[in-house]
Amino acid sequence: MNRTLPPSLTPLSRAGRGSRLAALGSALLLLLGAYLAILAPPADAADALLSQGRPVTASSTESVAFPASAAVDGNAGTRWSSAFSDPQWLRVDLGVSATVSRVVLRWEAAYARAFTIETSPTGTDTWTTIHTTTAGTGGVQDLAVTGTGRFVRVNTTQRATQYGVSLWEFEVYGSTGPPPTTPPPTTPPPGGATLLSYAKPAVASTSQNDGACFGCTPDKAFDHDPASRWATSPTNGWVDPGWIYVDLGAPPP
Ligand SMILES: [Ca+2]
Repeated sequence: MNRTLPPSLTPLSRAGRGSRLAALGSALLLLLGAYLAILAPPADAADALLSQGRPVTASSTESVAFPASAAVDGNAGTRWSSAFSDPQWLRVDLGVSATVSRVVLRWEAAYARAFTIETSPTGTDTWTTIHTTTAGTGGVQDLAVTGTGRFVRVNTTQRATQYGVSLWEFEVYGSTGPPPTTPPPTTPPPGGATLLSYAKPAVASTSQNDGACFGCTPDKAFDHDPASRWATSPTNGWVDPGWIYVDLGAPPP
């Protein structure tokens, strides 16, 4: 920050004092912006695993040794296996409507060559296809998807082997909405010093608003609430430079 402050002047007229304070404020804001840009924590872009341990059903099972629940138990040594026919499906209930961003299929050797991933609000009516393939690879298939629903299923239409289809794990990742937020304090903190930036209007280069950091707008850096924060946007803000400023001259909130 190579900003030169105006030379020191004494004594100050009322007008001169005001302009000098404004200049000093500008310099401090630039420094503050740089400081906050450095301090702003990287937002956690990883979505949560929503399917583990959730209620799950399947079109069939090969035997009681391979139940549907084994596909969402988080155990890499247990698996669901279907009857030896097409088609088959396995459906997990996430409990609440979720934004689904990723599905991971951990196939046993008996995988599906053709399948779709689908979502539904109720699990019984219309299903929306969010991924489809007729060239499934087996192994671990890590799929980026975009969908919304409480129920997510894999619907297989063509087996790759003479056996059924079998999954060590079926993992659905996403977010279920904004986390609970604490209401901001309505009064400035007590004490001898005055927090000049409290609740003053703030502007930033970008801000984040998604499941990893909901409503992380610039005002969150000035609300005197350690539980809230500003973050730059993962879409177009994780680049240099990033900035934030606050207007100390605005009237009190
Ligand atoms: Ca398992």
